[in-house]
Amino acid sequence: MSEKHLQTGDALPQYNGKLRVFAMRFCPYAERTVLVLNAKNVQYDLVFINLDHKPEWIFNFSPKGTVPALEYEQGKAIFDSNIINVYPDEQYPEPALQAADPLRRAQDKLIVENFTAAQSAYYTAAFNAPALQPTMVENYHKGLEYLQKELESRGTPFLNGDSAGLVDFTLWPFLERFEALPLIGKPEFAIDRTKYALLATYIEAMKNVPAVKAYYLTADTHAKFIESRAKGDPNYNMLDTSEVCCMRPRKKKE
Ligand SMILES: N[C@@H](CCC(=O)N[C@@H](CS)C(=O)NCC(=O)O)C(=O)O
Repeated sequence: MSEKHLQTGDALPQYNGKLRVFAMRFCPYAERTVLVLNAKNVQYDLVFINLDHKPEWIFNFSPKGTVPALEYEQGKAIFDSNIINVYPDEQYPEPALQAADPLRRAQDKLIVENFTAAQSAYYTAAFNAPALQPTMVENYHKGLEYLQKELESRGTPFLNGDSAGLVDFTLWPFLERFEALPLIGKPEFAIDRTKYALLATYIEAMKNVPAVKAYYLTADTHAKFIESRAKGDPNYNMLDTSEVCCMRPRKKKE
């Protein structure tokens, strides 16, 4: 694992035969992939990238230079979290992170799709506050209300059921970051514990899922990173080594 974010001119670390994830420690999309691999209990390496001064070799793995990318064989990679994350779930059968029922899998994808407006509102509030419109705040709360209704109608602790699955790991990185918004002077984005009681219970349950716990960062930490990025100087390497990562996988890649 690269504890620091590698940048232009830095060498690509040696490949050691495991799956390898190219990530940025504060990227919600990369977090999705890390959570899925943690939940699948497969071994992987993490290479963190400075997205403002990208190492030249990232483009060999991800044509647009975005993270996450997953190197599944030396020099061969797939990219985009939604595409990447289905692969380990299908490659390593246990535990299954997607519903067996095709209709439920489609409904799970709809939840992710219907949540994107709330995610966009988060990005604007965090990184482009002058462009924030009241409709975005409305969309954010509509997204939260929608999630709460889904949890209510499903009647299970997680959207996936009794344990967290792909749908939960896809949404979670944003919920984790939403809690930072009131800390950076955006009280209108607070998740009111009375109005969103069921959602708040879900959020606490997610924080205790081992795959999440191993990579979780507090709202305070996210707020510090957001503030540094919003000022135009993202502090990629702000974490202590002990906080950087990660779940130690318990079994070898088959
Ligand atoms: N749709 C992509 C989005 C990935 C993405 O936007 N990642 C950001 C970091 S959070 C990135 O790599 N930005 C660098 C850039 O766009 O050059 C996914 O789901 O993986």
